[in-house]
Amino acid sequence: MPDPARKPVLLTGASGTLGTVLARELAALGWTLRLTDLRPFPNPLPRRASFAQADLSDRAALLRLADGCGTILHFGGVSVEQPFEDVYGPNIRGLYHAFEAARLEGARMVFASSNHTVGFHPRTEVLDSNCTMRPDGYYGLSKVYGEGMAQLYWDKHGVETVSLRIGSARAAPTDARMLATWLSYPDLVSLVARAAAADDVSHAIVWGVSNNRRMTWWRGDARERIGWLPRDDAEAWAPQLAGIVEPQAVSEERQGGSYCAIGYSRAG
Ligand code: 15L
Repeated sequence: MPDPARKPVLLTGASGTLGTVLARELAALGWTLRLTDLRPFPNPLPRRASFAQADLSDRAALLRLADGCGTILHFGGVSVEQPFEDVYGPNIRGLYHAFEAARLEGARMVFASSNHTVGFHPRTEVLDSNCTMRPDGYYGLSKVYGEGMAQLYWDKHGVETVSLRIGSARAAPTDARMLATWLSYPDLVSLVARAAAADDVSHAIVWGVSNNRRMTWWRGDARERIGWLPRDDAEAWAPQLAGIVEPQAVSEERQGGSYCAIGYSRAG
């Protein structure tokens, strides 16, 4: 079992919105963090944390950073829909470097996947985590690749991964869709902590979503296996957000929301 409180934990994407939240909160749990990102770390370093600026395309740098780590939290890379050429380097090649680091260190991987792996499923469908992948763009497709990489590295190398299909991780929901997809920061932190510490996960997939009463799209996953119980519910925001919807029909019909409409060219 990995023990993130004893062995250093590498966090990629540490300077991003979720990275800074995780750095602060996981350090407060007593974890020793090695933070890395392409951009400088925007805040004072938490206790027991170090930071190294590095590009995911730099395999040697990533292997060096992972040296001695028992866990890698891979939150680095492109985190929204972008043209293929922009997604490719960080999210395919960079991802490979992160998994190679996990393999060489025998480390547990916690992979920030996304709901955009399945974004083209209609909102009328209820999905288990083993549903057909229906990415809604190049970003979502890169996360499908990432989950495939996790499965490959488990089957071939015994690298354990928890893939987190994160919904909308925000301080608070900001539109009607997020009344279903919201993942609060406290739930994000407890999810990552459980994903890092749980025993025998092989490759487990968990929907990264709070206990929102309007979440009727996603069901069966490995949350019980990793011992994670989300606590927050977006419902308190319903009065002000229920009317905030997307202008395009495809965005409102499909689970991925506005990502489905980016570059959409189907007739009708
Ligand atoms: C994601 O995967 C993105 O990283 C985030 O910025 C949001 O767009 C989120 O999905 C979402 O679907 O709301």
